[in-house]
Amino acid sequence: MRRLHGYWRSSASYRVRIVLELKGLAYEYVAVDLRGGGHRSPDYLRRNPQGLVPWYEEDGVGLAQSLAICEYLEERHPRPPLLPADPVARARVRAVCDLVACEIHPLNNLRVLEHLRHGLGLDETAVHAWYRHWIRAGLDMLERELAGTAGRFCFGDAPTLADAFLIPQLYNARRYGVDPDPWPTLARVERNCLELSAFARARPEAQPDAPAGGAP
Ligand SMILES: N[C@@H](CCC(=O)N[C@@H](CS)C(=O)NCC(=O)O)C(=O)O
Repeated sequence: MRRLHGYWRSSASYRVRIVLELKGLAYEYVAVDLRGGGHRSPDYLRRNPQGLVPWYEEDGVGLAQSLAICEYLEERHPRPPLLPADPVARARVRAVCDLVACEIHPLNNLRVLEHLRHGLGLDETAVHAWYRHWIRAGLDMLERELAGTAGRFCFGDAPTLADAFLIPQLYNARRYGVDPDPWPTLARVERNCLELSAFARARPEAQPDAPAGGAP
């Protein structure tokens, strides 16, 4: 039994959905309503004391943190591989995952933006300026990093964990009005990924908790 607790628009949940789909692993999706505070409910905190999504369960074990979950899936279900065999190449793929998960996303996740709004009293224009500043800086880093390694995907012509981290971050960027087109490598890789049915099935809009018509 595999179960993913997530939220349709959560980019960290989206990473795990992509990996599950690329590996062809069937799973039950449990929607956690972040806007309604579902991740802070006593029931959810009993499962995941971190109070974040995603939370992944398999064979009676529960795991937090998308990168740890994706690495677990890679080790537990190694086919098709989403990390290269060579140790240096593996480290480079992981470095891109870390760039997204540790350098870009933490500056822009829900609780940070809520603190800017409600803790520091910034208006929506200032919050969006914060978001766009950090996302552009992050996309610049990703473009420089991937310009030398990308083929159809981030590393050559087969998807890796790096693609599963890049695509949700680009989705997130669009939400805040940053279109990835000025970053040519990122835009190309995104187009190629979204042509794959695994990525299409993992998209936020395809999730059962997505409101009809997409946003807000
Ligand atoms: N580093 C964590 C990030 C998890 C995270 O921040 N998830 C967001 C949704 S993308 C969340 O649960 N936000 C709730 C909040 O910020 O209160 C991971 O990769 O799983």
